[in-house]
Amino acid sequence: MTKNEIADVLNEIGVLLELKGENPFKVRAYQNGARVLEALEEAELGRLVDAAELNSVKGIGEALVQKITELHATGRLEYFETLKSSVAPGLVELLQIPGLGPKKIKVLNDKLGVSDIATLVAACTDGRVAELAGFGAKTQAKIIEGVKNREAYGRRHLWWDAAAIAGPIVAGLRALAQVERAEAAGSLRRGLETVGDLDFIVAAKDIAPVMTWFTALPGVKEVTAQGETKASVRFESGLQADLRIVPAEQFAFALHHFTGSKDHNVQLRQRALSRGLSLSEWGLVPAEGEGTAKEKAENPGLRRNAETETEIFSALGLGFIPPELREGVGEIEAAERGPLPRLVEAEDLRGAFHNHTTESDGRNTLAEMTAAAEDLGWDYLGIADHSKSSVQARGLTEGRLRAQLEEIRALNRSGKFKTHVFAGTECDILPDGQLDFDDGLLGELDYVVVSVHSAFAQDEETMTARIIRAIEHPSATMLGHLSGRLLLRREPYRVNVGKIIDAAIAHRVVIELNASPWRLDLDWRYWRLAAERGLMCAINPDAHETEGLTHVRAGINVARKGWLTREQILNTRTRLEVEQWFKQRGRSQT
Ligand code: DGT
Ligand code: CA
Ligand code: CA
Ligand code: ZN
Repeated sequence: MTKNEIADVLNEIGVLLELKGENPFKVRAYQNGARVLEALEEAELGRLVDAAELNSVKGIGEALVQKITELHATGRLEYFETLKSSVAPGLVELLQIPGLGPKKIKVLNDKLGVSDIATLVAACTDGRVAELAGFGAKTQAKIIEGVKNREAYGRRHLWWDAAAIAGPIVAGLRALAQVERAEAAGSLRRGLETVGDLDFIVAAKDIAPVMTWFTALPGVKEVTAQGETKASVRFESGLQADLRIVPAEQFAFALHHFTGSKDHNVQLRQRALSRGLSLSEWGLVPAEGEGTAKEKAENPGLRRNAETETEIFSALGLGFIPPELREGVGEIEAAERGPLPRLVEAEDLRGAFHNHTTESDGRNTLAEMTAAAEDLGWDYLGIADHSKSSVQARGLTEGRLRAQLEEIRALNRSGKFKTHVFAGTECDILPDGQLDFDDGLLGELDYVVVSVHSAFAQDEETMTARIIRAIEHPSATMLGHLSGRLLLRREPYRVNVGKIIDAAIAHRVVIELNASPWRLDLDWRYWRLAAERGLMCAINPDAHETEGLTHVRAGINVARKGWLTREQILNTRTRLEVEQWFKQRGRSQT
């Protein structure tokens, strides 16, 4: 296991111990241990384990040495497994409700016998939670709202999580002898930020073995439906998946139909009808005449053949429309007028600007992050750690930022990595719109990301004016996670997005497309128009560890959904062009 994976286990042990009401010192020992691990270099951990010198590290006590060693060597820890099975899963689930930490859950459990969401709701409804010391009416209301949100959101999943499950299933299907073609369709294929369920389309000669394989997948909790050619399952995570098996000649039509969206399908079917054709999941056939669409599609004399979706679009006088664009928001009209824009692709990215290190709340060091960027083939990596007001994220003081700047300059000079590191900051936009560092220091950096991390409750007018003031600051290069939303967890704060976009265009400030799978902020629905009007985008993973850099993949989906081309995204440009851009912004040059 890597040090970050081990740190995750230690943190989880801390939470479980807290839920059990264990001695706070013991709990803290695990939390501290996790932090200490995160700050180590990966190689250093390996060396310490091999030399049996973990106990010499400050903050790693005797109890942790053996556990870390076991995890490092085997990826498993018996103590952890036993502990997990000793805590009711209902209690652990309560941690997902905003405002409920292990301490509060323990109290609810001890005093009111709350053991899961249902008993929690009951306790809130008759006002018993409000009466508890340390809770009150406000907390109770917040809990009720949290449970409601959870129900409203509960049926959807992050694209990233859904993709991680779908990938191996598609690969597994394709590996079956009976399967000719297999593809994931639905919102997942369209790259939507959240996914309701998975949809798999398979062309197979022999149906039964494919069905058997699918319904016996690891993690399947329940087979919710099973017919002759389709099956639906529910995984333990709550995610559901539909499988449809079709004859090879229907595959392209089924793939198109079940990719959706529904709006896109309805519009495309209209277009087919206006040409005397009927389009469905079964095929493209004449609209006139006897029989259902399905029956006609089964008649080789009537149906149009299409091996690929491109041929379907072509039969309707259109060029290929990429799945990400199929939201029924004008893509068919645009394809009718001429070729669609060449959308940005993952390979176009040469780096990214908003990333963290162990200096603030990241879990990998500057060197580790740079090495990971080099492995991805990036020409440059921007480091933008938090600023001093983000205390909870261990934001950097002026002194620490200057030291980091020196460290980055030295790293670049050393020639150790092919990847160039840009020195930036993720500077807090204070509640009044001022920046968290003075102009002199900001001017020494290569670039400045400005972000809101506090006073989320401001009214729309105040918040909008606050962010615009930051955009107008001569040192601001780009705006981080504009809306502050956390998908399925936290609504955006109140802000006039249109006005912010106007200000960013006017001041040549980049707006980031935060590619963290939980954010995908600014939302794709704004990008097409904003970029047409001249807004520059940067796809930033907001990585807090090396693996986080790969989140740009989720950002690419959303950028494509926003019709963005390479030219509209700063981090597709060369290092020199980026340096040009940074300088043009009018920062004091050194
Ligand atoms: P999701 O699962 O809620 O994230 O969204 P989708 O788009 O994956 O929706 P889903 O799984 O219900 O159905 C997959 C696709 O099948 C959908 O995008 C379009 C197509 N489809 C499903 N039901 C209908 C329908 O009633 N009419 C039309 N035209 N298409 C449908
Ligand atoms: Ca779906
Ligand atoms: Ca579905
Ligand atoms: Zn941030």
